[in-house]
Amino acid sequence: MCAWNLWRGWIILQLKGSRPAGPGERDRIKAMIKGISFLRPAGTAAEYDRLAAFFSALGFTPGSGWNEELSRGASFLAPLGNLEIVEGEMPLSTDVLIEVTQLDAVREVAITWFRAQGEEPAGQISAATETDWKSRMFTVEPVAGKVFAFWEWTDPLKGKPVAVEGDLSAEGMRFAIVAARWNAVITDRLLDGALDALLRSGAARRHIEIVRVPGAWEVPAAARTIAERVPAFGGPGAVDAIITLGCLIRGETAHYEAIYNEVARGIGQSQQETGIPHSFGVLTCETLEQALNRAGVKAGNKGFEAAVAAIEMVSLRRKLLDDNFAGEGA
Ligand code: DLZ
Repeated sequence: MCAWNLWRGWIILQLKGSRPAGPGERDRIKAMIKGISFLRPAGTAAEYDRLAAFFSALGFTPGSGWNEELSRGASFLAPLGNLEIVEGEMPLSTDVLIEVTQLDAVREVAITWFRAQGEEPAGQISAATETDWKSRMFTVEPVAGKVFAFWEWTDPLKGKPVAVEGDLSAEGMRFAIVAARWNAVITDRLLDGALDALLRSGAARRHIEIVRVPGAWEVPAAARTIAERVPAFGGPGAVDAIITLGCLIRGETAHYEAIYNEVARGIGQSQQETGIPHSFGVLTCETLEQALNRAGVKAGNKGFEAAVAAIEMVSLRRKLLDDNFAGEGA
């Protein structure tokens, strides 16, 4: 109802002759779009529980969901979202289509789930059949009236492998930012950029620990100490990722190469030996002007970029360590 009102409102605006978004504005709006959610009323509490159990059993990654006074929601994530507007007759009896890579295996899991409930699925799971659009499909009705279609491409040129990738939501993640004080005019800007990226991506301020060290040389040691922190021993909490920030300027730095190599090696080694993602935001520049450009003036803010990389790596790491995702990218 609400969506319809919004949609209708939008049409009315168009008819009144509002100016269409220009290319720059369209790009800006495009960059803001993050994902699509479809809401399906479950009916009764028992049907809610049954649907939630069914989709969990199929290996969907759980989303955050909600449990409030007026409603609760079970959320299930898929790597890709796709909103399709249909004109004319709907080609299927359901509007939820779930693309998979191994249709028969998914169907087996669905059958096994019904049997685990003490039921023999007869009418609830259809046979997997060819469609007229180079794909195979079966439908399943875990609760009466709620039909879901599962399908896979049979056309080898379609259905390209879906890569496992990290998401860019930092909600619930914990970070440490280790920033050098040397060249603070630059590193303060990198720090601002990193904080901006984390907060805008949903991290809570209380989950971001900022650590300042004298210079880039000291960054690896501080990062390593944080990465090895074990909360069980009474220390402060462990973090999901560490964002390292610093600035080395060749013209002003004696033994520039030696320092740079050691800083890069130390940060890399800490990451590899602890398994905690460390993103690299240590600038190596020829001049102060070049450093300023990379700290938000002309060439983006490398602190922001390092924070985004850290978020993505935390998310990716969680997926790679999650049994439900293993092998999904193959
Ligand atoms: C000593 C020094 C120099 C010459 N240049 C830089 C630099 O450009 N950027 C930076 O972050 N730190 C520099 N440092 C300081 C060293 O990193 C280190 O803090 C000191 O040598 C003390 O160990």
